[in-house]
Amino acid sequence: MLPVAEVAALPRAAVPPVAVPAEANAASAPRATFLAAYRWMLLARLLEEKLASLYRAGKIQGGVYLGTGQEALSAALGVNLRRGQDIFAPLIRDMAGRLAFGEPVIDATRTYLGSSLGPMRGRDANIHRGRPREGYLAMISHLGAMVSVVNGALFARRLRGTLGDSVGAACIGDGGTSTGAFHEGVNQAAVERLPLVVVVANNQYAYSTPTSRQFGCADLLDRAAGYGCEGHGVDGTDLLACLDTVGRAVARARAGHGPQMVVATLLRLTGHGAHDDAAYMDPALRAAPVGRDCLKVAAEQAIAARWATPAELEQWRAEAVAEVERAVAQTQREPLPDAKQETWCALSTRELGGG
Ligand SMILES: Cc1ncc(C[n+]2csc(CCOP(=O)(O)OP(=O)(O)O)c2C)c(N)n1
Ligand SMILES: [Mg+2]
Repeated sequence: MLPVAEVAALPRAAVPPVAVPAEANAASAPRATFLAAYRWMLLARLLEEKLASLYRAGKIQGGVYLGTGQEALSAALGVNLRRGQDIFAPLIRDMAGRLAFGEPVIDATRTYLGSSLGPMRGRDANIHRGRPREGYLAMISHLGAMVSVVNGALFARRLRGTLGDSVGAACIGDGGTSTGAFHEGVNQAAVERLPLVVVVANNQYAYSTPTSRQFGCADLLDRAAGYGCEGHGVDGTDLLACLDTVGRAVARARAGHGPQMVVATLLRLTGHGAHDDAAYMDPALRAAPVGRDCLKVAAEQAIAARWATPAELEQWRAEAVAEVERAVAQTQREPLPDAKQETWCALSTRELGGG
């Protein structure tokens, strides 16, 4: 087993060189923020393609879950949060948001490949990873459980007098919004006026269940008023729009306007996980505007605004591929966990000096 100090000092992978100031948002720095978000999206897409390929080669135990088509929304949230101050509860399609929030690539490869040097030390797989002491929560479930965890973290800070202008963000899917956990969590946030930002990715399916079989309201955004939240709808295939809308929602929560609900409309451009070929998906959705690939749309937006050249986009792709390959190669040389050497105490509490 690694000594505590060594676990805390595990090497972080390099992050793309576009620096995003902590306070950056679409209004204050549109070009820098847009390009940073684009590069996190690209890195997330390439990292997940690599993970899916390792899964098909039988190198990964458990599932691989992909955020293909959801990177714009996820990255827009990540760049609008402040690492070290805010609380972030990403879900299974939030690789881009995780990276933008500051998760090193190697945290993902170590968790997926079961390295004992990863943040979960090989105990928890795939998307069940985080660094709770840094406000980056390890997900319990995709189906609403994290909303009340974020509420609890915010409420604890309020009671301690350390809340300041921090916010907490919880991601959720369309299907997850129909669970009791989601209802209880958002209702509580509204009653307590917590600075919670709930980001709903309406990707048209909950596993194989289409939205027509999930809820009876015309638009999930209609629910915001029922809870007493401010609601913000956005085209989730459009990075510019996501940066603007998510940035506004985060700023409103930060400024004390209570919980905010963002509902993004997009399409899951993949199966539920790498094991699922999504044969049940309506092909008409893929051909419709909702089926646009946000990464391609963002590349076109960058070129149209003259914020980047095609050569720069190509260079960033090559750099991202190299970073992913480096992380995978390093992880594959690392030891798997040894059950007999484990202390089995909670990773986020005693051993790392927390709680
Ligand atoms: C209590 C429970 N039931 C079922 C599952 C399996 N499950 C995980 S995600 C998911 C669908 C979630 O759909 P949605 O909220 O729309 O999110 P998406 O997968 O589309 O991102 C299901 C059924 C689970 N994790 N927990
Ligand atoms: Mg869904």
